[in-house]
Amino acid sequence: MGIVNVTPDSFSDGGLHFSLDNAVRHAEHLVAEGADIIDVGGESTRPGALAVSVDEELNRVVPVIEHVTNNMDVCVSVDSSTPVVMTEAASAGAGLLNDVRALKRDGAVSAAARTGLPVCLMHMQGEPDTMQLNPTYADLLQEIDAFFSERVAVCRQHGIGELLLDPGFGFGKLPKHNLQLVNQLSTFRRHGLPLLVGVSRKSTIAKVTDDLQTGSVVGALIAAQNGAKVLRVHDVAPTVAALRVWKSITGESLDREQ
Ligand code: 7PJ
Repeated sequence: MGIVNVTPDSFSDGGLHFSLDNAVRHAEHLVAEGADIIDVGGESTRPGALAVSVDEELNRVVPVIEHVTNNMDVCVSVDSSTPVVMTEAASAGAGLLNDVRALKRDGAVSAAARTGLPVCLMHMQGEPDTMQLNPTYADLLQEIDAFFSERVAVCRQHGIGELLLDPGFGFGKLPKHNLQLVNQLSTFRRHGLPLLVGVSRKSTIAKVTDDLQTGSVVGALIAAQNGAKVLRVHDVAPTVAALRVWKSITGESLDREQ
């Protein structure tokens, strides 16, 4: 899963159009590098990021989703927690809903269910503006596992058929928590659902090494070895290279897996 962030360029008079062009070109680049999914996001959820309005989020992501689904042979996911954005993204051709708030916003579960699309449920402690202030866990794995069970049950009750689970690397967690989650990712396999992990260029990787790209690729590879089926990454080409070498060593093929 290659990441496309759609944020307007303040230096351009064209504003939105300029960022549409950039986003589409970036998506093409990621597909050429080997991405199977393009994750389009219009709301920054990095620690301390400011909220965007619903209209702004729609204006950012919908044209990109439309363009990519109409012109490229790739699944588009929308990185959003906003019900109307999920609905409009589905109409524009998205094939996956990726919600860092695991459909906890009002109306999100029913909006997602109405689209009939698969949903990635991510764990986050708190909200993006405050989540890194004092993340605290009595039992990290148990708490995330219980969260998954609860959210999966709610989704099932609403008839959502296909789910993915993501422990939420970097979302309300200290570096030691993030590292433990990758190391013990296989715990979450018991839900019988595909796991998604995103370590790419996050501050925990930056704490360990100055080489963010290599660090992110190694983190993604270890997540894959511990059971991740989808890797959310900025650097698709080196991640694909790492997976190819791993799969060639184990005698498997990277193509048409799952
Ligand atoms: C994630 C995400 C992640 C899922 C972001 C960033 C922050 N969605 N959206 N998992 N991270 N499912 O890329 O630094 O880890 S935005």
